Amino acid sequence: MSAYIIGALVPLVFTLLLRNSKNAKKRGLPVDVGGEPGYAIRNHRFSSPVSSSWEDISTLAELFEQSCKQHREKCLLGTRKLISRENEVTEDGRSFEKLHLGEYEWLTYGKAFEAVCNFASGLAQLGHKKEERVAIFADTREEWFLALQGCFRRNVTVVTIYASLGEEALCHSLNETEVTTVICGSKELKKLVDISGQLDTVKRVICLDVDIPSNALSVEQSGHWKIISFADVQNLGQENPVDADYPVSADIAVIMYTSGSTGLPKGVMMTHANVLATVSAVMTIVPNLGSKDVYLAFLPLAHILEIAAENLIAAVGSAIGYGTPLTLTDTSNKIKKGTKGDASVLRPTVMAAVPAILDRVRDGVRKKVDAKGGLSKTLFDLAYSRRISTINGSWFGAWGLEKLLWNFIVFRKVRAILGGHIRFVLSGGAPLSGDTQRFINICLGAPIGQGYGLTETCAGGTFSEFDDTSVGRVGAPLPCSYIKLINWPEGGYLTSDSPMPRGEIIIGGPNVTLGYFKNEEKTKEVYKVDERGMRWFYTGDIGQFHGDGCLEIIDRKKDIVKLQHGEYVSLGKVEAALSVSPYVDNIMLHADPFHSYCVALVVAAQHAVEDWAANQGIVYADFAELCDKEETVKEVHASLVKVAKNARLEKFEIPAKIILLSNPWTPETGLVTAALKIKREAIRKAFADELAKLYKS
Ligand SMILES: *[C@@H]1O[C@H](CO)[C@@H](O)[C@H](O)[C@H]1NC(C)=O
Ligand SMILES: *[C@@H]1O[C@H](CO)[C@@H](O)[C@H](O)[C@H]1NC(C)=O
Ligand SMILES: *[C@@H]1O[C@H](CO)[C@@H](O)[C@H](O)[C@H]1NC(C)=O
Ligand SMILES: CC(=O)N[C@H]1CO[C@H](CO)[C@@H](O)[C@@H]1O
Repeated sequence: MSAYIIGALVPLVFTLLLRNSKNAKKRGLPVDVGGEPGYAIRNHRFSSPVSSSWEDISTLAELFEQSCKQHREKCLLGTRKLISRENEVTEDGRSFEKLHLGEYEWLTYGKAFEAVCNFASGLAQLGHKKEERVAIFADTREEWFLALQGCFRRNVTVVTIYASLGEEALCHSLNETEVTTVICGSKELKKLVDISGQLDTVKRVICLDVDIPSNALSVEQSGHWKIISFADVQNLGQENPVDADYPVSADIAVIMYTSGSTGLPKGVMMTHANVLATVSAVMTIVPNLGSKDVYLAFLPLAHILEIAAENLIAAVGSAIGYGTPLTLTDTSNKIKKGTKGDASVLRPTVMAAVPAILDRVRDGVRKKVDAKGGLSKTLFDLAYSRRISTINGSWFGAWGLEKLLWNFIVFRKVRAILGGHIRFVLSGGAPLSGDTQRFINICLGAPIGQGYGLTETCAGGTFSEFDDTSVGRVGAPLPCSYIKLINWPEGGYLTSDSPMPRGEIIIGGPNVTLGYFKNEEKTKEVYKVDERGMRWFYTGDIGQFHGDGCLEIIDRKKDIVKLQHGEYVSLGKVEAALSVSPYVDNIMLHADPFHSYCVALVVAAQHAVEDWAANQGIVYADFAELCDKEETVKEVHASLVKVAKNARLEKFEIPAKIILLSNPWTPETGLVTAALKIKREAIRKAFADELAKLYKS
């Protein structure tokens, strides 16, 4: 009961102390720029865009080499030892692979540099010419990073491809860039073999795993490819060293194929200068990043956020420990019961995540607290609401005594889920819901820096500063970017709008990439150089600037649909609001100009729906059957209507009908991107019949 007393007294004292301490710090300032008229903002600390934080360094190859020489004996790359691989069979007979993983095994900066040099030499010895391109097609892992640095050292452009990309897209990317060497894991190699007939330019495959799949050997025997293991390439290089062939800053480091929401993927060309500008900018934003930090790496390295983050970590003497989304915590799907997840073993201080993963952490904590019930739950809820009311933009409240107290009583256990030492979380890839941002801020006691940027701007864009505790905004421009809003009259967004200027977001600076590979037409459409030589990228996103210079994304040009009676529905906005319902695992709103109402496809959150069913005493054979039941659909729909009303959505924005789906949308299904953004076109295609039915009945 003592917690109640503390809960009642502390706020009183704090309310007295905290009055009016809310600061009105300016984080972005207006700036005069060329090009189309609009409203432009720059970072408050840098009057012109930053291109490199390191003197005399202009490429990623130099940056890595300098850091390795400086931090020789420190740990750089860590991977967990695989102790065993087991199959667990559930009661209903399904079998899941579980991993028993051990401690991290580390490669020092010195050893990593040796491995990179050996790989670079080995690549040359294999006959890979430097003007030819290499593709890396694999999950995030230590060898990925080593291979990347090895290519940079020889001025070899690396083509990156999301590991979850479909066959057609994969073929297209490899063919378009005329890749001659593919680096992949054995899982990806199996996929490559299936399309080997269509890959005219590929000559060599470097496999990161020791076990080369048997079907690959037949392709090798037919003389089509040479297949060699990563370790053998290093050995080859060690025996036949070749001098480095450094790139210059304007050389293309990476061609990144992003899974676009429509059509074939486009390859974004990024120079060393582009990526270096982003790395430099992020460095200015994470406070005191240095050799004491440990970074948990698990996002796809084919994502610019992860490439920039790992290059940054390796530049400042910190350590990178590799993990996967499925082994992250002690309760993650692939972790054998009773053994530890990546975060508990690594105890990272910094991590980068996408919103969907943070949502999962939040839901996991909520579920655990609810399951415990009783005093634990009461305490948790009380602590949470107390922290919400003090965190509200006040410096003292955020760091003061009360925080320590709650951390000790309640949140310590929550922090332990991610290892207990997290001090900064980078979030990118998609907007984070205010609810999750606050939850992670409070429970982890660590700020989340939320970034907004695109592959085309090399993840440059905006970034919320660590002391900004507001939610729902993406922060002020990065030091490497200018952000400008321009009018979009058709959508009703103008820079003269009050109380805030609104418009389409365009991003300028040294971080803006060269454009799309072999696609001049599309490049010309969305990239423009102004009369002062500044390159701008037209994002198609709609934003507004707050008084302190922070950006808020409010819409997306493509995702606004005009209904039959002329009302505009912003699909993304409504989806974000509806996903607050506990029954929603994922949702896609569908609006059709020929109808006056919206409908939605809802992927049911299994736990929440089953809990409800158990409470209602509903009998069902499996989850799919439960989702088909009329009463279940009714319950979920009612919940959506309720959260929609709470979010003050208009009537026409609330889906009139829904279909409840039992199978989750994962990148493997092709329905969401690797960053877990929904792919509207793909979903519409896959569920065309269901959507048609919704409008018919
Ligand atoms: C790096 O490679 C590109 C493409 O092959 C080439 O155009 C460029 O001149 C090279 N850079 C240097 C410094 O040799
Ligand atoms: C590969 O590219 C060539 C030209 O670059 C083109 O003629 C061919 O149709 C492409 N093949 C596939 C499978 O995309
Ligand atoms: C927090 O601040 C916002 C505006 O800055 C205000 O609307 C909200 O009511 C505040 N919340 C609490 C719990 O004080
Ligand atoms: C400030 C700055 O470095 N701007 C550069 C941005 O990139 C273009 C070409 O990509 C250069 O011409 C600018 O000088």
